[in-house]
Amino acid sequence: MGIDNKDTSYDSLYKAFEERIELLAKLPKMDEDNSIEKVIKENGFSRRDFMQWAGMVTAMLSLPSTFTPLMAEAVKVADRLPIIWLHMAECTGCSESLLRSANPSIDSLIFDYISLEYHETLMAASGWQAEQNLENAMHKYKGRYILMVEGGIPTGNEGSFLTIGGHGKKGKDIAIDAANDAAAIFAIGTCSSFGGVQAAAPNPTGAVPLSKVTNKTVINVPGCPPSEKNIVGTLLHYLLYGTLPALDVFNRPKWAYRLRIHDLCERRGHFDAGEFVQQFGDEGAKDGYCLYKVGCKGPYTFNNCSKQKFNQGTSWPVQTGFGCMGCSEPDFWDTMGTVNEPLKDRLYHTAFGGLGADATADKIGIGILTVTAIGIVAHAAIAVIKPPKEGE
Ligand code: FSX
Ligand code: SF4
Ligand code: F3S
Repeated sequence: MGIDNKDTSYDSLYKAFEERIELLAKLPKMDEDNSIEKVIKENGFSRRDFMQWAGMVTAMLSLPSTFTPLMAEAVKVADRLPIIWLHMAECTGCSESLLRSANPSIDSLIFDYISLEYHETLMAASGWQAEQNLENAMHKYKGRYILMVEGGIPTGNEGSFLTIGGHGKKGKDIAIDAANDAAAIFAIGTCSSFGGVQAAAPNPTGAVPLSKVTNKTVINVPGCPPSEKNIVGTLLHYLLYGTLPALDVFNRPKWAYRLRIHDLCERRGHFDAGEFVQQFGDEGAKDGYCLYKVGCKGPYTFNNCSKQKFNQGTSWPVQTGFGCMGCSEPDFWDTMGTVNEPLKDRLYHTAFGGLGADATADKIGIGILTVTAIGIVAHAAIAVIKPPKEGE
């Protein structure tokens, strides 16, 4: 598909999106008195801010800018899709990433606006009432709701490491039941996508990814936590297309996880020039040099943090001066090594698809990425022989 806006394939996509929005608009609103315009206004954002945001999401989903008004329309009907959000074994950082209640972004407001039928952190109900609410929502919206699950699923001791509610139902069973009747399933965060911190060796609770307890397709939205943009983008993508997005080998949406952190990193020029921070606080750190030698795992990590950033686009780990830990990769706690040390020549399995300077190594497939380490040696040599900077 080309990027020409006159491309007929975009014309038909536009039409398909319009039809889907029309269809959703016919479903009942969550709250007749509420509207996205009202939510935006009450939280101090202008229509212009909202349209700018819609333009950003449109670009993030690799759609032409002519789709921006349609994206804004799609948000208006987002409250027609019932959502059930389950908490398993995790830290609630994924919810916090999205809600950011102290300083909500437009992404978090969208989440406020949607039809969140069940979310343990947010709802007022507790105990028996909460359990009842979940059952009611699953029954009422059977086959129609979107299931979002945060957290790994403990399966050890027959799943008894996680029990929820007055009846002590196992988290594993709740997740399986909820997945059975869902229209689409999103694993939010690395814990739900890949097991996460509780699945790190020796994994005492036998925590597994959501995809291991259901036969249905699970779209993984990893990151510990994932950015609010990737969560909202996944929802809006589903809303517009009504189908699953193109996924990589780890079932991550390609629109968000296609490239490595390293491919779009603002410090990449320093990597290529062999300019590295040797230890935190040194002159290189002050000059914004590459963090590879103090442990950045950006060359092995597929995510869009360097482009979309966090906290309303304010910053992201590498911008703050600390390397990427690889938090959106499977088993990063066990496989990415010491946080402040490079992987060097350790062999590392990675998904294919990287398009950076060392793309060829990635294209081997689920292959072995050693070229970065080799590259580092080459760059280090360049660093030794390059002429000293003026004044050195
Ligand atoms: Fe925490 Fe979510 Fe990490 Fe896990 O995020 S931020 S431990 S991905 O499940 O709450
Ligand atoms: Fe950026 Fe890390 Fe790559 Fe250096 S190694 S360019 S800091 S992603
Ligand atoms: Fe995680 Fe690395 Fe992004 S640590 S938040 S994938 S920069």
